[in-house]
Amino acid sequence: MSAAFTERDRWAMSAALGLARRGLGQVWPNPSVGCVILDADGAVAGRGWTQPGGRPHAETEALKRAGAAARGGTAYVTLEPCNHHGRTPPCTEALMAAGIARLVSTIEDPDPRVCGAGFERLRQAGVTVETGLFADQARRLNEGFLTRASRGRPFVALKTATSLDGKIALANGESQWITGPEARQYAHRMRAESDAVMVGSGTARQDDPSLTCRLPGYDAPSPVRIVVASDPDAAVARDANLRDGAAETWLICPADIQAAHPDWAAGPGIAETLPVPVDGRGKLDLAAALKRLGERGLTRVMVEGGGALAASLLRADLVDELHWARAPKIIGAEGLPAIGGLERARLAQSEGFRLDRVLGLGADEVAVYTRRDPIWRG
Ligand code: AOF
Ligand code: ZN
Repeated sequence: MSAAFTERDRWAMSAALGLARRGLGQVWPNPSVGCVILDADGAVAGRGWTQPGGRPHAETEALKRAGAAARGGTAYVTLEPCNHHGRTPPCTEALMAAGIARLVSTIEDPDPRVCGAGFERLRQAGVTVETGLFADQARRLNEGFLTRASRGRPFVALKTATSLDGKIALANGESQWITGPEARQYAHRMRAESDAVMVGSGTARQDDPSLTCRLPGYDAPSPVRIVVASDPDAAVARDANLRDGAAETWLICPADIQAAHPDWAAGPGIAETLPVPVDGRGKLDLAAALKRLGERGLTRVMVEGGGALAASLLRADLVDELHWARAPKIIGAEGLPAIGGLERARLAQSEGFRLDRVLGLGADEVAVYTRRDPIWRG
């Protein structure tokens, strides 16, 4: 339903998209939605976004603030309003009850309980419904929710920080710090917008990371911490920071080992153990692991290391976005490479990412690459 959108429509929807971004990382398994309500005269009457844990929905929040001013007004919502009875009545009914005259929205909600029915319900009630405004931006904002809906797994962003020649440490293991404070803050901001942060067990052992989100002024809960451990020797140390309770830690481990030694992954600070089958080569099946995470509700996973986990994800074509921070340092051939062996026989096999943007961050740069077939491109 392409409509002639006005400058005011574009402004209000941009604002709603900005509000929606606030919920990223906080609302799984739900999408993060933003809503702006203009009254009948076009003045802002209410704003809202999906609240931590996924409820209340954005529309409920905005309507609460708008009160009687919503009557005869326009609602700008960054995703189709829901039309199902969950713990609360559907947003369609709330919009109708408030007397909204016009709805401007972006794309359909792929949730089978909604899927166009939200728009239809409002139209039947006499609301003017116009969709498709900033659809690409809305898809991109919801890439986690959409990836889970269509691929059954969370959206995966791989972040690495290297020297100019792609190394993450000296041969002696020294790795702190290759990039400067600005690039590290960028990584913390990525954590804030992720439902979970994932590392391999080697990184968990060597770096003893906290993986929490530490940013000035940031006080929301940190993402779930996930360790991929392939054998009992790789278990998370009893005194590891990942067991400190500062955020939930989940362990992905091979189903057969878990069955044979049910307590190897136990101990304080591990909230969940997710057994996953091994593939034909005896390695953890990462596609199955991500499916498990999708079933568990995660929509956005950030991968922070190390090289072996990165290589396994790349080999299985499970990386949606690469965030590559590069410092103006040169380490040399004996340094530790960012990505483990990939056994490529032909250069053509190594294609697959497109440069999306480059940011200068202090002395460093971060280049963001998206996969060749991102979920948001049609
Ligand atoms: C909206 N506005 O802000 C969000 C929506 O379990 P429930 O009842 O919270 O419903 C979850 C579903 O609602 C979710 O799968 C998605 O379809 C929709 N999310 N809808 O109108 C919102 N977060
Ligand atoms: Zn809703």
